[in-house]
Amino acid sequence: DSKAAAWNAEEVKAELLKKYPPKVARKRAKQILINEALENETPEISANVRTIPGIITMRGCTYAGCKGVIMGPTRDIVNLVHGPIGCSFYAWLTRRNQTDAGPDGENYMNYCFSTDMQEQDIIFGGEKKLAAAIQEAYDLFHPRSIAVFATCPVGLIGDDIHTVAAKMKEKLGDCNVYAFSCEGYKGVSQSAGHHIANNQVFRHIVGENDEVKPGKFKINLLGEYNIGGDGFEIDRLFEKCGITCISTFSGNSTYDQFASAHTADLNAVMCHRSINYVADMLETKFGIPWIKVNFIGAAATAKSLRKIAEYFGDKKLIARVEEVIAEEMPAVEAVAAEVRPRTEGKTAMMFVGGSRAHHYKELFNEMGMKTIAAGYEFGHRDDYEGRRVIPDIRVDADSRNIEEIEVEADPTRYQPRKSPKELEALEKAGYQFKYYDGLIPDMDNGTLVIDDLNQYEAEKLVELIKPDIFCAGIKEKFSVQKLGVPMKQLHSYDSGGPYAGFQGAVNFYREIDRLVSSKVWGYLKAPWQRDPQLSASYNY
Ligand code: CFM
Ligand code: HCA
Repeated sequence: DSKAAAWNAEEVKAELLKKYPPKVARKRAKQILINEALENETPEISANVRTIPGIITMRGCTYAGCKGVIMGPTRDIVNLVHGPIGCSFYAWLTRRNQTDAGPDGENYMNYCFSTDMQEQDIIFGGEKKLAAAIQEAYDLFHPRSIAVFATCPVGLIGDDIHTVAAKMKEKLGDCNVYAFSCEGYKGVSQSAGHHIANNQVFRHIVGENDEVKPGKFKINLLGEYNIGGDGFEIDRLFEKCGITCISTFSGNSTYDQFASAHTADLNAVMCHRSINYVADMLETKFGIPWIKVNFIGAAATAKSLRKIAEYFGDKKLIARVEEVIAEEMPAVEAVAAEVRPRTEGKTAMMFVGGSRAHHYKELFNEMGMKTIAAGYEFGHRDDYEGRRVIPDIRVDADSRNIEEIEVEADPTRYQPRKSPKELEALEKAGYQFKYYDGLIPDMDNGTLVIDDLNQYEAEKLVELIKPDIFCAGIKEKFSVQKLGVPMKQLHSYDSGGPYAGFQGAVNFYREIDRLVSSKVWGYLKAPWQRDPQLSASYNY
């Protein structure tokens, strides 16, 4: 369409890099890719690398990935943050992960537990304060489990949170206490926090409850966090189809779900980035295979349900899934047809965490909208390329020790440009690959794929291309709207959702239609439109 033709990806890339000092520009150039997937000539993208100091990144920290993302949505574990109060306060109910504890289920999600470290704790050590806080939480709530999270100062002063946790576990007797060394500075983003969380959940909880739960087709849903109620919609569909969800990691989850996860027959992985470690460990230790699913988008939802049914190969289940899809789709298609005259051909940009930039492309496709630029904050090469080597994980069954062989440093791990022949040779040499959809192969030719986008580049992109909608997080929300472009948060969904499953698709079509069809944005003048000198004055 006219808009897509009005900009040239090479020029946009050059313009984004123009402002940087040469060294920074060289580094950023490797993270800004012009997609040529259709010709199979896409260059490699540099991902999961440190943000250059001075750049205002969209990323978060390791603590956020561990405490907020993975453990946050579990309702009956007391999540106790060992650190200054700000780390706990700013992670308090900001992620819109919903839960349903029923009339008398335990739910500590509304609380904000912190040791509230002070200067004297930093100087003299905070271990005693931590032990006292664990005791206090136990006395007040008698939870099944208490999880302790390290913040930056804890690592710097060397508090031994694992020993404190182990001692308190022994002392309390009926409460599982364990700790996460998830200091904010540990990795280059939230991603390291996911890994730390996954390892500890597996080490301390998974496998504890061997009780066989009822249900014929038992799965775990990995990487679904019930943001805006997404998980409720997916659960509704599972129930309707006759699929039993033993555990969700970790939307609307409980301690016992994690403890029983090994009793499932199949793992369905939704957000690969955040939970692939658990999928791999469940496969290695308990022999439970995993498949990639995506419940964002009506077609993707249908495909994922079919994939699960196919895995079990049960004729009745396969037929039931078809019935459910046939029942649900007419309402979805009706709304898609209704909005399409207004949304067809419109353009979207998406810069979100480590999977949504890819998953939400499906929903925009269904509305006839084009994703012209997208990227992850902290995705790895495998999330971009949709292929990775299965890591070599050794799990010691008795001690639950997890020894993960460092495959990241292995240059053969990622094979984006290898020919099928070369891949075959690698497979013969013992490398096992897992294939699934990736962002880069799914993007159109000539679109932009940008890793770890920053504030400056976000504004520049909007200025140069002016998409019909820009999707990212709270830090981008208002700066983008001030440029006269509607902005949809794809982390918190603003106050909307669910967007998963069939009913979620309907919600999303209506919401995006409202945003891109509204006249209000046309009345807003961006600073450079209002006052042309202003853009010049930025340069000095
Ligand atoms: Fe997975 Fe997520 Fe995401 Fe993620 Fe996140 Fe999130 Fe996200 Mo925010 S687990 S990678 S660390 S889908 S919190 S629910 S929205 S950045 S794209
Ligand atoms: C996180 C959580 C976050 C932040 C969202 C945002 C989320 O990474 O710490 O920046 O708007 O989804 O809540 O990704």
